Formats: sequence, C-alpha cells, structure tokens
Amino acid sequence: MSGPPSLIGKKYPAKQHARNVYNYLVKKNESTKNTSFFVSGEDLELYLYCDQTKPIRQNRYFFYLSGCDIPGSHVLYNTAKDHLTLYLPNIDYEDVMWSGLPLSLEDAAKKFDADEIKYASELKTDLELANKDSTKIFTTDINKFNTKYSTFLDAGDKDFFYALDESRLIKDWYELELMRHAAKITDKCHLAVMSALPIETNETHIHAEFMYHALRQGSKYQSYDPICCSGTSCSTLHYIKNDEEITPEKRSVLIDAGAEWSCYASDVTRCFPVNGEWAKEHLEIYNAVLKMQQVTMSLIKPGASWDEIHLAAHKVLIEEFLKLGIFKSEFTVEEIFKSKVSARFFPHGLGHLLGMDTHDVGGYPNYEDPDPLLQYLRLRRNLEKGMVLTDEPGIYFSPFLLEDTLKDPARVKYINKDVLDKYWYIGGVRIEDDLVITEDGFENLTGITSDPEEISKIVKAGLAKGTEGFHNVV
Ligand SMILES: [Mn+2]
Repeated sequence: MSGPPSLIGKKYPAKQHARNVYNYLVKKNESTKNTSFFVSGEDLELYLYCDQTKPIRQNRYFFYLSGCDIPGSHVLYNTAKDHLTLYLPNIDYEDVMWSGLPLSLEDAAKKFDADEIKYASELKTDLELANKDSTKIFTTDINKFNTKYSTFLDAGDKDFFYALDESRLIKDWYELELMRHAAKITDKCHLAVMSALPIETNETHIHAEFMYHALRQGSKYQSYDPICCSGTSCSTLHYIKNDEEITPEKRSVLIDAGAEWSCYASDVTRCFPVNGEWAKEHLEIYNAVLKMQQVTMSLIKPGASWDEIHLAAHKVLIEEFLKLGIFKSEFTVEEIFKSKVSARFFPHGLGHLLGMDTHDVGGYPNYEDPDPLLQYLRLRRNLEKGMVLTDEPGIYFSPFLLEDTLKDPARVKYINKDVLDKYWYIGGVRIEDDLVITEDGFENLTGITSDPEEISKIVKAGLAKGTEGFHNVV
C-alpha cells in the first residue's frame, strides 16, 4: 500500500541524515574528523529447531542512515568522500523459488537515497578502502550481523551515539510526513474502536478492532503492544493482558495504541464510557485530565522546559482534586505540591519523545532521580523546533500505588478517604496526543476527538447499530 501522496517520487533523506550525524559528531569532538560510519541492519533468523523466521524489526539506526527495510543489508558512509553506500544481501538463488526475486540494484538505486548500491559480497574490500580514508569506522555495536567485519570497526563510541541521537531528535520534513501518516491511520483506528461497542464485549475485541483497521490501512506493525483495558485495570499503565470481559458495571475503557508507518511511530490514548454515558466521577476525572493537557499544551513552544511543563500538570491535578474534595481544602496547592503526594495519582511523565521508537532517543531520562515527581519523566530537556513528543497526562486510582500513601500519616492527611473511595472503579484516565514543536508552538498530529461529548456521541452511534451493523463472523 502506498504511503502519503506527498512522498510519491521522493526518497527517504538518508544521505542528509548521514551528513547531519557527522556534523553533530565533529561539533562534539573535533578529533572524530574523518571517521566513517558503518551500520548493519537486522537479518532474518529462524526459530530454534524450526524453519520459520522470527518477526523482524528493523534496526532504527540502520534505517535512519539508509531508509532501507530489506533484511540483511548494511550501510557505509565514507565522510572523507561524502559517499553513502547501501549493501543489499547477496542473491540467494536457492531462495528465489520460495521468496521471489529480490529488488535489483537498478530498482534499489531508484528507491534509496544512496550514492551507490552494491551487494554485501563487496563489503570487505570496501571496508578495507574506507579504513585508508578514515581514522576510524564507527559502528553502534558488534553483533551477529556484522561480526565478520569487526576488525574494521570501532563499536560503542559515546560521541557517535550522541551524534546519532541528536540528529534523530529533530525530525525533517520527510520524517514528519511519515509520522503524520501514521497518526492519521491511528485516528481512524481509535474512531473504529469507539464506534464498535456492540462487538467489543472483551478487551481482546478492542485490541482486534484497532489492529484490523491498522492493517486495512497498510500498517502491518504496531508501534508498541496495544494497551486495552477496562474498569480498574485502567490503573495499570502498561496493561497488555487485554483479555478481560467488558461488563456494563466496569463503565470505563482506556485504549493506548498507535500504528506504525515505515518505521515511524504514533502513540495515542483515548478513554470512553462503555455505554456512551459518562458516569459522574468518570467524567470529573476525564475533565481534570483534559484540563491538564490543555494547560500544558498552552505552555508548549521552543525553549520551554519540559520539566516545568510536567510540573504544571501536577499543579492542575492538585487544583482539580481540591475542587472535587479528594484533597482536603484546608491545604493549599503549594503545600500539597511540595508533599509530592500527587505523584501517586500521576506516576508517569507528562510525555516522551516520539520517532522511530515509541520512547524515542535523545530524551535523557534519569530514572535515579530522587524526586518522585520527575523520576519517570522520559524527556529532560528544553523543547526545540522539530522535536515530536507526546502530551499524555493521566490520573489513576491504583490500590497498589496508593497503599503506602494511605498508611502514611504524613501523606494521608491531605486525602479525604471517603471521597477517594468513590473513584476506584474508574481505574484511570489518560489522554495522549502526538505533537510536533513548531516555530512558535506546536502542531497536533492527533486528530481523533478528545471532547467528552463528542466521544459520547460516537460511542452511542455505534451502539445504535447493534451487532447486525458489523460484518464480524465470530
Ligand atoms: Mn506514550
């Protein structure tokens, strides 16, 4: 299936990526001048005692420098000559009857942004030559796909990784088009899930509905395992069991799922009431999370500190909990903020970088941070134009997370337990959109509505169709 029309006739800008990496590298460490890069892609592997291949996920650093998804390929960038060579696997004639003819060198040259396309059989000679032009040939790591070339390679250099990650951090026009496409596919999948309650009586059905609509749109891979939960399970952040019955008394559903397009991710979370009618407490929490997202979005622009925006979300949570009576009104927002008790209701970060990886490179999280408000924040730097990140506030009622808090006099004093008890059934609410940082703010790639009334209408319209309105056979 073809991708976005805007990319027809255009190539993934691998050569520019290689140049950018080199510029970051030399800026960081001048002694790396005249180093070359070599990265091997993933190759197909068989399961043990079996002639079937394992699922394959292309190496992201390799893809970044090549735009190539063919298993068993390699890329070499000779910086002295500003020359990028893509090496395709040697033709295995025995395999052609099973797998068909591989892409020819001529067709590969039309498809990929490389100065030269060769077969892997020429690699050893070329690496010897590149060794003469370069002080070193950097690679990310020595692994089973490149071990036979290891004598030519310098693996694991910190500055090389830094340069790769800084370059991947800022997305170019082509990458953004891929991400817009992934986001559009994901919008339709979420809409399909919200619209199909008559045939979604188990969490697995939500999972199935999402994947079916992704695949129908040409997205064969998910960016991550979809999180499909209902009722109290919505308090488990990365719940992937996805196999509980969705009974009417559960009331709440949370789905966090994103389709992938050409190795680029989307990552979107939506919540809705099972029967289309928001329960009182569910809507209260939903609106509080929506406000956290609206307030934080209003602060997003180049130069802004993501730490500060994340902490602003905590303040909104505290204000809303004071209004709802979950926190006791005798305390101020500032007092409760300082106690850090909000971290147990909103334990994860406000958002993370998004790109080829769902939790993309370059965020420099500090999981050892002693501050519980910041410990799981995966993006610890100021925002820059061209970054893509998620804005995903959440509020959870997790008995596991709150157990210690509710026993600790220093922290439980802020909480009205009687009021809190009315909210456990919700499990949790998270709202997650994908944003590109622009010159003066952001562009929201996510189009599926997060308006609670709109969502209610969509769910009800789906319910009105009844099971006969769907073509499922089981
Ligand atoms: Mn996310």
